[in-house]
Amino acid sequence: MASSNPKTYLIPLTFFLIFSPSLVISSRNLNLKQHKLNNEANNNLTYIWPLPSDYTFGNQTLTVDPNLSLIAAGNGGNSLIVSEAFARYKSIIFKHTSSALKGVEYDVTKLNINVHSADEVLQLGVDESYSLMVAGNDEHSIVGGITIEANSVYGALRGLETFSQLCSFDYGTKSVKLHKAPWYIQDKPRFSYRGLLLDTSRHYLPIEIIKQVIESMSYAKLNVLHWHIIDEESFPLEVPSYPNLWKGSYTKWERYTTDDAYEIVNFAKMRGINVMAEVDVPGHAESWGTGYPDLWPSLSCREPLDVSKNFTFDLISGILADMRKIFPFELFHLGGDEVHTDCWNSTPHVNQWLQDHEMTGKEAYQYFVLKAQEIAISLNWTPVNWEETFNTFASRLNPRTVVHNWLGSGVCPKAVAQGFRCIFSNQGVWYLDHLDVPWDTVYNAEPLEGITDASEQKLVIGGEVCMWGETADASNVQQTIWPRAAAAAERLWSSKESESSGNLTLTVLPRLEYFRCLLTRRGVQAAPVTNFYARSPPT
Ligand code: CP6
Repeated sequence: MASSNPKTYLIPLTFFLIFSPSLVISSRNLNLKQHKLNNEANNNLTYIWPLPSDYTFGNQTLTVDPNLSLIAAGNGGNSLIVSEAFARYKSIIFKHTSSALKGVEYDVTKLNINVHSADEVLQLGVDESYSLMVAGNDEHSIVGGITIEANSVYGALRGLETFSQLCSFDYGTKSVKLHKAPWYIQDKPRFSYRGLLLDTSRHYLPIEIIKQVIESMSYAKLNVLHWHIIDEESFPLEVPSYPNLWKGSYTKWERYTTDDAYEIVNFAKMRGINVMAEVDVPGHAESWGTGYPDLWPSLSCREPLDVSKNFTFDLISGILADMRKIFPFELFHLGGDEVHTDCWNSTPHVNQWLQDHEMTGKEAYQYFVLKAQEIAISLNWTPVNWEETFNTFASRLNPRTVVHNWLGSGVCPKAVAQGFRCIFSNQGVWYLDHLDVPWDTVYNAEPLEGITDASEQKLVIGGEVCMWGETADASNVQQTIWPRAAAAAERLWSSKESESSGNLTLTVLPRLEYFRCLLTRRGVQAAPVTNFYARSPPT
């Protein structure tokens, strides 16, 4: 253990005082290696999820003051994003200890947060790195308290989450302890896109539930909410320029006003989470016609949307222009999956249009997707499309398109070989509505599978777990998402090497069990990690 060697404290602390990575990095890495060996030998697990890229720890226990104060510094130090997050985490950490105990001397009374940049723009690739240093309380430790250092406010949020995971309530002394100090953590995400899809068309999800999902995503350091707002079953979103569209909602209570949507985007931003909205065209769009029946080719052919009418594209332009004001994220999802063009051919006026334009159904599908892409691009969005678009007409897709995998695992290697960016969501492993997929299958999924070239690997921007709504509503959505989404979250945040070798039951399962307990303590209805009846434990 670190405590047997006083030098192990001094190296991270030197770093902490000098802040010069190049000066000390090599000795620190040697030190880290020794620590890891020691930790393994002692089977001394670190209960942080997802696992940070680099960390060392000792064996001291500190007591944390419930009146912990924030000492913010740097250009971004006085950001509301940081101070509000600090307040949130304080209420999580000190849930059971709201006031100071008499006669207790606290080791930790201050949390220093140093944010270098005041830039609060939240986009793909925003700097989420941070370092977190917790000084020890013995004679070898220079009084340093706890410091989170980050380039951006979003890195500071990730650091706060990790800090909160180091703290635990001790029922014996009724105080909050921080074990295994001193800590030195340096952390950054492996992928910039770490998503979760929520589907509010198959079942309406109240705003409060969406906020709870967003809040819980921040605990696992997920950073994109893919909001599959609309589908064939219902159209719950208000679109000011086409006010009949949300007549396609289930009831007038199961709707999102534009203010609701703003509120969700802002709530997510305060937690470092982008919202990527989806308007899935031309399939999966039957509900649009409730308000505007002209969008249906005919009463017996209600999707795909009528490709032959200008009105269809005027309406898409209107929806996207209205949504552009709400969704600042540079990515916008245009769907394009599961388009069955047969009924275009069997609807007389659409069939006539196809003949006049010398198009097959497949060509009209391409025409539709590309027109939708042009509208999104003209609004300064980068289009994301489900993989069928790439599989059907890759060479015609706008080269900026991000290809979203779901059918098996084969498309990302092909897409990146052609220079497209890709998001991994293989339905066999990352579709959460597949209840029979166990946590370790989710964990072992690899977004870079089949891609060896480093420049091609960089084009995989990340991955996303999908919570399709056919089987989930407010009553069970959180326990369907968690804990398995956390397994994907660690795959997307932590380096592939960190835990992939060895026995998952020994190295990963206890940490995931701990994270699941953390979720339940924080009020998230996460399901148990393992189902002992269904199968034998993983090896
Ligand atoms: N809805 C939309 C869905 C699915 C897709 N798109 C889906 C397909 C197969 C499974 C689960 C979900 N429900 N719009 C596919 C991207 Cl198994």
